[in-house]
Amino acid sequence: MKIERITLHHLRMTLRSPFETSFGRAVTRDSILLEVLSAGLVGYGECVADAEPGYSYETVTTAWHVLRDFIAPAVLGQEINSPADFHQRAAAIRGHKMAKAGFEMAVWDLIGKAQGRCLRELLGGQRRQVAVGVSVGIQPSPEALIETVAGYLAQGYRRIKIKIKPGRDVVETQAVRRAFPLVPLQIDANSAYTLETAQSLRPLDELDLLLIEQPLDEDDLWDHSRLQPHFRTPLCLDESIVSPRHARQAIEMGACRIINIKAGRVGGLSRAVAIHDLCRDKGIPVWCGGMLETGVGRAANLALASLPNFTLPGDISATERYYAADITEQRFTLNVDSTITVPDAPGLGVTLDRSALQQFTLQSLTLP
Ligand code: OSB
Ligand code: MG
Repeated sequence: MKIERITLHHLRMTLRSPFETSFGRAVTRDSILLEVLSAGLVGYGECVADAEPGYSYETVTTAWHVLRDFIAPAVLGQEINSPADFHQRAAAIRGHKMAKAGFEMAVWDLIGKAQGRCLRELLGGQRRQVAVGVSVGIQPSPEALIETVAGYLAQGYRRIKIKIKPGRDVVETQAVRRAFPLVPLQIDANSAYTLETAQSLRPLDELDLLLIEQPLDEDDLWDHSRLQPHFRTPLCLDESIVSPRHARQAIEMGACRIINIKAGRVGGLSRAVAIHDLCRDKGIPVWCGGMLETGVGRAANLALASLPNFTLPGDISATERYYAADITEQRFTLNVDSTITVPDAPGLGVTLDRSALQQFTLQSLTLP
């Protein structure tokens, strides 16, 4: 498939409710939507870099620069017949995994559309429905947190993740556990602690949590390996796992017992599948993380989470949890058993709502 044209759209969408994490409070979500033209087909991709470098050093601006000035010149006019072809073309570009993953997603969508096969099938996924939970941002008070969690449980979500930060951790998590003694519960610190300050989280080890996600710095596998023995609860790494190699090293040094896989963070779906396979072989459970994606990225996450070693519920909630209006014609809804159905139309299996897309677009660029 010869890559003929690439269009980038910088989007800004308003969240249904503000989302607060240890790195900041978001009212809107920026992203880049890619449209890649080849042989009369258009592949869609989503780059999950955000407006600010709070979760990752990448931003919409850095990803736009790398896509326009390095990735596009490396692929335009070239035959790209597989994700591996793309990664070979992009091998001279160091880092910038979210930018690469955005383009790679469009390649998968093109391949699926050309072959009439859905992404789940291309990736080797089996499940038609995937178990999902909801990621709950930091709330103004423990009472507000309980009320928010109760609202999601009433909607049918059967796994809850709560965001924590220093000073907004033990009391809040204990309050949720007391209110909902049996709910599968996990917490996410987004790198807000050190090996020393994370000792304050010890009381949480009594709450039968599924996992504690990313307590320490993103570049710190070693201290995670020193922290894990202090907890019975499995540590789970998100930010720290940026490649299959990091996954292997984290497992070998005991830095985590569970891994959160996000295709954007690791440079694309093919690397995400490689991490899935490695974890399966080593007996490490994985689950699909989320980045407040639009319907495009959500479709990709659902296909990824259909692989067999995704044994824990993903951060893939219904469209309604994130956005009043989305850029895809499809809206994802929660089934009664806290699952979401994986799309089965060719490629990502989604189509764009052009008027919504236009409404959320701040800037577009078509290359060449
Ligand atoms: O750390 O998992 C995270 C959202 C943006 C950036 C990082 C994270 C998150 C979430 C939300 O937790 C997951 C989702 O529902 O999309
Ligand atoms: Mg996380």
